[in-house]
Amino acid sequence: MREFARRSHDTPQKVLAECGFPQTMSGPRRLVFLASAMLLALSLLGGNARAAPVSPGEGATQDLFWIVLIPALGIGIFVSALIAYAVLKFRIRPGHTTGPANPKTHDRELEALWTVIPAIILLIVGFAAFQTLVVTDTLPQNPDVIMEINAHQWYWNFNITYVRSGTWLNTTGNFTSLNTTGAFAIKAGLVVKIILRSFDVAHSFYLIDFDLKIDVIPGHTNLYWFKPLQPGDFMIRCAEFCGLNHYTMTATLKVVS
Ligand SMILES: [Cu+2]
Repeated sequence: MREFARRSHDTPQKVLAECGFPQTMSGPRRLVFLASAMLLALSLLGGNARAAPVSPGEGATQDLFWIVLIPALGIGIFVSALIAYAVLKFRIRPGHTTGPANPKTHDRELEALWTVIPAIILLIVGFAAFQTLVVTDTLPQNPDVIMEINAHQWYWNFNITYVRSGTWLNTTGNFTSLNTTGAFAIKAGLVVKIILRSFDVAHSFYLIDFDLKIDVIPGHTNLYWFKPLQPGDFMIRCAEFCGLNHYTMTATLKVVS
């Protein structure tokens, strides 16, 4: 008991140093260091998100990301500051033996407030998420292109049909990192409806830069869509471990202007 009582008066740095964990930074310095690391990470994220969207779905998904991230950061900083304040203000100091004589245990107004405010935030986030789904999950009525995406162990097969006359041509084929036959390209600005089928096990079609990832599963056809807005080469991966040569299920979507 005496040992504990003595210890509780020491600073954390002193106690840790005695236990063999010398502290190279003081508490405030560590805080500043952590805060700068977080700000650096955020600025890197921000730099990435400034680019123009490569598809409407990607734009809507990125918007939702920021709509959720920015208030979440604000709330995180506010709550951390409250905790830091409470820890510092109400910490045990030399001479403290008991808590306050009449500790406050209820506050109706405060409890109502911390129920209603999060409920409002959740409603706003739910509404924003629904608006995003309206963009990403509403299939086009009149697509310019219909692309059948057939997943096999272990290659992708693409069949492309041009629904409207006057749109652009190209070839189809089988795609793996080991042996690709054919190539395919889509003209920027065309609305592409995709039909995804698997002929064996569960795969996942992942068009990385478009934030588009959708399961390709046996016995069920999945429908989705995208509209490439910018020319470029875009990586396609299988994002579901589908067996030995899963890693070879790669392809590249060429978007031309
Ligand atoms: Cu696969």
